[in-house]
Amino acid sequence: MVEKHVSRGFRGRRERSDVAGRVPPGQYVERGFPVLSAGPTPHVPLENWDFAIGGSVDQPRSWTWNEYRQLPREVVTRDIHCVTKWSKLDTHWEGVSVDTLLEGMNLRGGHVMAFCDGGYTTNLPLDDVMGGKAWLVDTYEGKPLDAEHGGPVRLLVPHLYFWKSAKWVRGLRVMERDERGFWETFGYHNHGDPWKEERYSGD
Ligand SMILES: Nc1nc2c(c(=O)[nH]1)N[C@H]1C(S)=C(S)[C@@H](COP(=O)(O)O)O[C@H]1N2
Ligand SMILES: [Mo]
Repeated sequence: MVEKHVSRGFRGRRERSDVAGRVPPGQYVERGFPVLSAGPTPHVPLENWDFAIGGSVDQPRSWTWNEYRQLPREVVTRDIHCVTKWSKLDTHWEGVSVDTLLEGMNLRGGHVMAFCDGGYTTNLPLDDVMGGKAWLVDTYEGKPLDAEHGGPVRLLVPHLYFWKSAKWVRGLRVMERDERGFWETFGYHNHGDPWKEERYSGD
């Protein structure tokens, strides 16, 4: 009895210390995977799907589904943080780094607007989607990403609040001047760093 109690207590402490330092202020650890969508889940046949980078660029680029699937892929494990206060630790994703998509492009602006099927948008500084910080992901926990979570492809920008990780993403528009996306227009913070609790405009 005593032994059992001791080992359970030890395990409990271990778990807490593993988690310590990984949960940003005001967040709690969620084990499920809530769905947060501002509208209905769009369903676009893969033969009509493409991903485009345009706006202030010398040469716009786009990839069909088959072309996208040929790109070099990465496997990433990250913690994600939703502004509604749940965080999920060690989520596993696969997809293509935004660096790979932008490679060799001549960009004439420092900001991007991610746009999506269904009309959702979110704005990001270019610096927050380059340098190994953002991916297009199509696989979650080893399986094709569920439509309700953004399949076939969503953006993953795990170092910012999860509303920046646009579901059903179809492209990035490079912008010379920053513009606000959907939630940013409705009072959410323009940047959204969970470690600084950049939740609402004015935080
Ligand atoms: N296209 C689109 N992307 C979106 C949203 C949305 O409504 N539409 N919601 C955002 C918000 S507020 C969050 S918290 C996450 C939720 O992702 P999930 O539903 O996979 O948990 O997606 C983000 N990306
Ligand atoms: Mo959210």
